[in-house]
Amino acid sequence: MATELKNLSSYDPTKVASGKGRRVGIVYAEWNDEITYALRDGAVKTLIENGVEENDITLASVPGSFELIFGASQMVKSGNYDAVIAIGCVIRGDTPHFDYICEGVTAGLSRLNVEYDVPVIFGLITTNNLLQAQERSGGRLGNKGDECAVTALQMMSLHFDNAGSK
Ligand code: RBF
Repeated sequence: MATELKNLSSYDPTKVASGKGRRVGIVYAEWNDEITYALRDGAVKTLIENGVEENDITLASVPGSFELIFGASQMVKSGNYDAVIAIGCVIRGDTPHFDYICEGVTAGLSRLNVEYDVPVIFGLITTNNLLQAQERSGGRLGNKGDECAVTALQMMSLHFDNAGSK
């Protein structure tokens, strides 16, 4: 998560693996769309800047963050992607739903990472208010979508054989 000391969009392009020939699925939630669309667009831009072809990026929307689990699962199981980025935004209100949704999405996406060989990148912004979400989706603290794209590029280049060497 972004802090005063970490801008989510700052990375050294010379240290990021090329995305040439990689296929990436991005599943994003429609809930809090002002935020999730900005995150999605940041991820797409950063992937393309690092060599991923626009035609090799597939976008799929789901109603809310809870549905990211099913959406990401479908993308992973299709075998069509080298990485899947899941993007959502949950803003704390006066309801325990915040915790239920955050915990559910975290557990669901974690499970996909353990069970399948396609990296699923956690692009769920969880904030106390809208301003904090805006700051992390293209505002003062950068764009977590950029960070997700860089993470996807790094994870797609991380394949080990059975002996454990790269
Ligand atoms: N989905 C989000 O992506 N972000 C939210 O902040 C959010 N808040 C919700 C609050 C309540 C009270 C409910 C019932 C749902 C919320 N959802 C939110 C939608 C949720 O992720 C999911 O789409 C629905 O619960 C249907 O499965």
